[in-house]
Amino acid sequence: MPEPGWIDEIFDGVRYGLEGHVISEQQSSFQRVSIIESKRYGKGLLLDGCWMTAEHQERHYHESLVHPALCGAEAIERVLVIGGGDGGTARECLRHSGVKELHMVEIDGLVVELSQQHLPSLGGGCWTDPRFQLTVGDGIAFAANAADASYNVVIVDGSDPAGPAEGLFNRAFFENCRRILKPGGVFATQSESPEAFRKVHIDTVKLLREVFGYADPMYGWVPMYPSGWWSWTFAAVDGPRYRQAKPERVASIAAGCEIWSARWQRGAFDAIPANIERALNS
Ligand code: SPD
Repeated sequence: MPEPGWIDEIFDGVRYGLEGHVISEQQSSFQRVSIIESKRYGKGLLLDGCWMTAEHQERHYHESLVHPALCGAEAIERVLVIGGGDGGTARECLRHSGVKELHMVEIDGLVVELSQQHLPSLGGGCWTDPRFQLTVGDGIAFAANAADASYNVVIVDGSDPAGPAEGLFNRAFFENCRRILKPGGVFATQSESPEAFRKVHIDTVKLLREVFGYADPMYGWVPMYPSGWWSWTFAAVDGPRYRQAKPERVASIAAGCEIWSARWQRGAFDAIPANIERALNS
């Protein structure tokens, strides 16, 4: 039983907890959506008891997921975000003035509603930005039905591979993401922890390499996620263009970033754990 005053994600024999209390808990058609107030990181969101985000511990995750893709793709006019219902990923994408249309497909309208109500700093101005278009629906089906070569960047901001997010880690989904990317495009996804979800992480990177041709994981931290050690993986068909941040895009966003910089990104791609590099090459 969780101790009073603590909210824990319990995973594989370890508890990842914050001191705080629950301020809203509702069951949607897909999952249990909880909003909490924590002592250290402000208000936060959990889905089915798993940490998703928190006001004062979200920049690292969202900057890491977005900027290697948005700084590396040849063009960035049309961006698709699958998941991301708290708005943090959309907010970071829209900081790039080159983005003209951002389509976000989130399966759970309750996540959007509660994030808008309790976590307004996550989405910031995204919800009313004229470039932003929200579809509440199945992102996997959306990708399957989208036209070939219709997006410059596709970003998956999903949960762990269970429940509604399970299909965001398989070959059929990744193949559709590759198909709907325009030439010079970049795909990005959160790719779990190299420690707590080692097998899922390795399988995901290997599969992305098979499907796209080029894929590389980048490593960083999200303190409340299992192990705190996290990864984001980027893929492209025409070379590892996500590793080469375009200077003009870097210049336009760097001052507003808390963690991400072109230098940080280079180090984060290089910070691959030795055992993961061996496993990926085996
Ligand atoms: N183990 C949690 C993985 C969650 C990744 N997505 C978080 C959503 C933040 N926008």
